[in-house]
Amino acid sequence: MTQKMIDQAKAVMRKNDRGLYTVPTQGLYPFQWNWDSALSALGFAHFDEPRAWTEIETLFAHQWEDGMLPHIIFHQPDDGYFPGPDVWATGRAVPTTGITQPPVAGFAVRRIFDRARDKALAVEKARALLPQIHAWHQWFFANRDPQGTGLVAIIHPWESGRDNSVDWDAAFERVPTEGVEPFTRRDTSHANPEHRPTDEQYKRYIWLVQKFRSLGWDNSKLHDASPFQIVDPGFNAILMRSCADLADLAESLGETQIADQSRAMADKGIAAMETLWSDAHGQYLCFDRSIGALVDSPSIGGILAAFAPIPQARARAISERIKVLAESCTYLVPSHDPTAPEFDALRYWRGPIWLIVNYMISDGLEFAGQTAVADRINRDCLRLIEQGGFAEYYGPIGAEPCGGDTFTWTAAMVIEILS
Ligand code: 9WN
Repeated sequence: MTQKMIDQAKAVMRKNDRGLYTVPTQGLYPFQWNWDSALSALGFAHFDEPRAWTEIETLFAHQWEDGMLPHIIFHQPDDGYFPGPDVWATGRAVPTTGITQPPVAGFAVRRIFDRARDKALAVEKARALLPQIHAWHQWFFANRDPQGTGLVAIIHPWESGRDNSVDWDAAFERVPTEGVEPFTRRDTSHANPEHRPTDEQYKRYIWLVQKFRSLGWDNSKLHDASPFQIVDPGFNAILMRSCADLADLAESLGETQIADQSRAMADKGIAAMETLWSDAHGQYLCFDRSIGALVDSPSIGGILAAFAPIPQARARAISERIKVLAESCTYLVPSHDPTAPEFDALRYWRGPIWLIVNYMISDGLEFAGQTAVADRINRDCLRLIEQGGFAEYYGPIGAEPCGGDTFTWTAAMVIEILS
């Protein structure tokens, strides 16, 4: 059974392999996505190490001069996706979007390096990637934390990777829709519209893109100009984990300056994450920087925070919180609390389970010694695959496979769990 599932997962990854990068799935997402690639590289590393390194190298070949790593790289034209390069108009030779995504590459590179069978190759590749990843991390603090709080803001929901989370609902009320150029969505012809974001949300996504485009994609201006500035605990946890992992990696490669700077960013950020903790919810919450208030929304963002080296007591509390969530669903971990009124079992990031998020939560809890909950999460991932194949996401009550099928990072996570 195990070997069969691994073989099926490899076949999914090979199907979506475009040589130098992978697409998340054919049709729905025909380009290279940032955090998809970093997490998918973990899967490749188990059966083709050079290919794993290539995936991350290709990503960083398109890093902006200021350090930003874009969220999509449009390697080949494809009309099947909206918004395409003409809407973003970032003016790059190989077009990219002008926003970023969760910075999980630092973590992925360290893990691939630590497990590498070809050590010489790993040293060569990691040495080259180290300054690039570090520049991206520094870019975050320079451009997304202008007050030096230690935590960074996202300025578009697509940056979080949790596009239509309940977390953004209140802040989205402040994003207008006037002046949005007419457009035709493509996602709803590939996937069930009932399982995707709404048209209203799409208008606001596009309003923000037009706003940033009008500012010439100048990152020194975008944060302050954006009506949407959210400090997401999940996103920040990924950044802190990657900074901490990069510090360890840099140390082992003798790069002491990168090691010291990375450690300082991680330590400051983890201390600052305390400001996002909610005793009432038993988890972290988002902070809406535009209005200076925590967002009262019990989403998975505040649970994903367990991926960072947070204090033991917080990891324990998150573990307890997950046990409470387990009472209202069949599979862990739902992207929103099933007892909350906004919970929507099959609509994208408002309820469904995503294997990549499960993997990161489980990894953090394992490290914190919360092994029973970590194991339960991993078992649930495999049960979901058995029920629904390698889907984009799954219903937490009925295990319905949703979104795109034969999905690359879902397959990669299965290889990670089973290998
Ligand atoms: C927008 C590719 C991406 C993931 C995101 C997921 C979804 C895109 C979309 O697909 O977002 O970036 O068009 O819906 O929300 O996490 O990286 O798999």
